[in-house]
This record gives sequence, C-alpha cells and structure tokens, in this order.
Amino acid sequence: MKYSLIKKFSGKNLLKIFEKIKEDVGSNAVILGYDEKDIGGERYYEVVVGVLHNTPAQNQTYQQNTQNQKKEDKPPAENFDYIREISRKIEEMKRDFEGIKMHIELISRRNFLPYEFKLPSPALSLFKKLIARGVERNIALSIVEDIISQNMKPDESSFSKVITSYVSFRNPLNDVFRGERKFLALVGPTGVGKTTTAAKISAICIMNGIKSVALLGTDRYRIGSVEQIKKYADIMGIPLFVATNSEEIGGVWKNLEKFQLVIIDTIGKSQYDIKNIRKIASLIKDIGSRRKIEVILLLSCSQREEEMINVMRGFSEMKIDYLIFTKIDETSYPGVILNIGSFLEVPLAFFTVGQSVPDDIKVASPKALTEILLGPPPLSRYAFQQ
Ligand SMILES: Nc1nc2c(ncn2[C@@H]2O[C@H](COP(=O)(O)OP(=O)(O)O)[C@@H](O)[C@H]2O)c(=O)[nH]1
Ligand SMILES: [Mg+2]
Repeated sequence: MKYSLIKKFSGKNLLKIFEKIKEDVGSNAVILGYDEKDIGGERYYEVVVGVLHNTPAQNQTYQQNTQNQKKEDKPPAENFDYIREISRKIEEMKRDFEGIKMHIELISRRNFLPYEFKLPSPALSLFKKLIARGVERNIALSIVEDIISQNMKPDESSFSKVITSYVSFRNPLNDVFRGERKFLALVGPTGVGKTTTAAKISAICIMNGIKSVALLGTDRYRIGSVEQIKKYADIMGIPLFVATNSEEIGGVWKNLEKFQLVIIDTIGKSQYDIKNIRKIASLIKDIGSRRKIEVILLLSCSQREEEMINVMRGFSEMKIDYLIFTKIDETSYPGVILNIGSFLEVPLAFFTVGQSVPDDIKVASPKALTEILLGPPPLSRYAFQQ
C-alpha cells in the first residue's frame, strides 16, 4: 500500500486530534499508528495517519465500492469514522470515571462536618488519619483541638503527649519489679489470647530478673488446655499449678504463696455466660482474701467495638484493674483501643501484636499506642517483611 502523505498528530484530547486530522488531511486518512503516554500525570495521545496514493478518479471508484466491502476490509473513510467513534466512547468513559471518582470523594466527605474542614491543613490530615484508623470522630477532633490549643505541631510526638488525657497506662509489673508480691488474673472470652499472654508476661518477668514466677491454670476439663499452658511453663522453666475451685486453691496454697508473682490463666467463658463468669469471680475473690490480686481483662481487636463493650459488661462481675488489647496485628482499625480505653476508664497494661511467644507483646505506653495508631497499617507492615 502506498501513501502520498504520512503525518503525526498529537495532543491531550483524542476527539480534537481527530477533528484536526479530518481538517488537515480529509476523511481519506488511514490510521497507521496510535500511542498513549502519561506525561506529568496527564494523558497524551499520538496518532499517525497516512493518505492513500490514488488519483481522484480512483478515489471516487473506491468510495462507490464501499458499500459492497466486507467489514474487516473497511475503506479509509469508514475506518476513520470507526476510530473516531471509539475515541468518543473513550472520552465518555473518562468523563464517567471522573464522575464516579468525585462521587466517592463526596460520600467520604459527607462524614465530615463543615467545621472539621476549617482545621488547619496539617491538623486536618492528622484528623483524617485518625478517622481512617477507626478513632471515633469526637475523640479524633478533640485530640486535634488539644494539639492546636497547646500550640504544638500536629505530629506523632504531640499526639503521644495529648492521648494521656484520654487513656491511662499502667504496667502491672512495675510494683513486682519494686518487690511487691501479688497474683495477676487474666480473664476474658475464649480464644482472646489469655494463655499465650500469660506466657508472654511471665517471660517479661524472667527477662527482667524476676525469677519467682509461677503459672496457675484453672481449666482442667477442656481438651489440651493443660498441655498448652504446660508447654509454655516448661519452655520458660517456671512451675505450673492447676486448681479449678477454691478447695483446690487451698490444696496448693502452701506452694503458691512462695512465689512473688503468680499469673492466673483463667478458664475462657463467653461474655454472655454470666453464671460461669460468676464462678471465675468467686475464685478470684477467694484468692484475693489471701493475697493481693489484680484482674486484667483481655479484649481482642479482631472483635467488633460493640462486642468489646459487651465483654466488659459480662466481666464486670469482677473489678477490672487493667486492660490488654490482643491481636492488634489482625486489625486495620486499632482506633478501637482509644475509643474503648477512654470509654472504660481502665488503664491499659499491654498490647499483643502476634502469636509469637514471648516476642509479640508490648508494654502499653503513649509511644507504643502512637506507633500502633499512626504507624503503617498491617497490610504494609506485612508487605515490608516480605
Ligand atoms: N494474631 C494473633 N494471634 C494471637 C495473639 N494472641 C494470641 N493469639 C492466638 O489466638 C489463639 C488463642 O490464643 P489462646 O492464648 O489459646 O487464647 P485463650 O483461649 O484466651 O487462652 C492462639 O492461636 C494464639 O496463638 C495476637 O496478639 N495476635
Ligand atoms: Mg487458654
């Protein structure tokens, strides 16, 4: 095929390019090449066209025969219209896509109140980040306003300073490190992480020079429960006692009372099983009549926020001294820690961030919580590890 003219047309608007082609070389142009590029974030099109080398007479005959041609054998004019139609469709789709994008943006903005948009830009971006991580709007706004009112920069360091007004932090091991003797009971629903966390806490003690630590299991009936905690006690080289009721506690008391710290891995019960929760409460009360005992409620971040409140309600049969948030590695919305922590007004003791014993535990602190809330979400954390 011979072309009398080959020309390149380029620009940002495909429709305009085709108008120009039509104007310059007429509708006999044949598309010889097409390219799309992204230049500085903008779409850029290049179309190369050729004009067939025919005499006007030939051209006329050619056009007269057009109707009889097969579809794949399209004459140049028809070919040109066909491509122009496609480019019009592409332009339409682009407009639709932009419309959808704006719509999504609008829906997400609908959750923002006009007042929030008036926040200075860095504060607004901190506010948005907190919302994206599941922090309740009122808490997020109040934190950002605190930072602004104290003339601080809305960064991680200011955030870790102001969150102490919303949640408190207390490490239950601090008085043990100072020489105090006590029992620590871990309570919570089944599967929340009590046994693994008991092992992790005993490991922290041992690593910090507190050797007089024992584990007390209160579940002898569930298959594998003694074996699981025994495995951890053996790894840690610490003794394990098992007692399921006050009578049995009396039986092992002489041995138990020798230890500076006894960590009790209580039997897991549903937050709705109040009858059995009362049994755990009574065991704790009984130990409390002999020695100082503190209760830590474990809440799993893989649970819904509303369910966590029900867990707290169910376990309020006993006085809860501390909270541990577990399975933080399993959520993209750790804001729940701040929401629930501030609502319950119970100090945060530890955060657990994985299955590995003893590594996946952090002492709760403003810095640790800031890293969890403002650090990379789990998806990117895992991506970095690969
Ligand atoms: N991803 C993740 N899994 C955890 C965490 N803590 C415990 N688990 C897992 O949760 C499951 C139940 O833990 P377990 O300690 O037996 O819970 P319990 O029934 O409350 O004693 C086990 O498979 C643990 O390895 C955590 O912080 N993150
Ligand atoms: Mg257990």
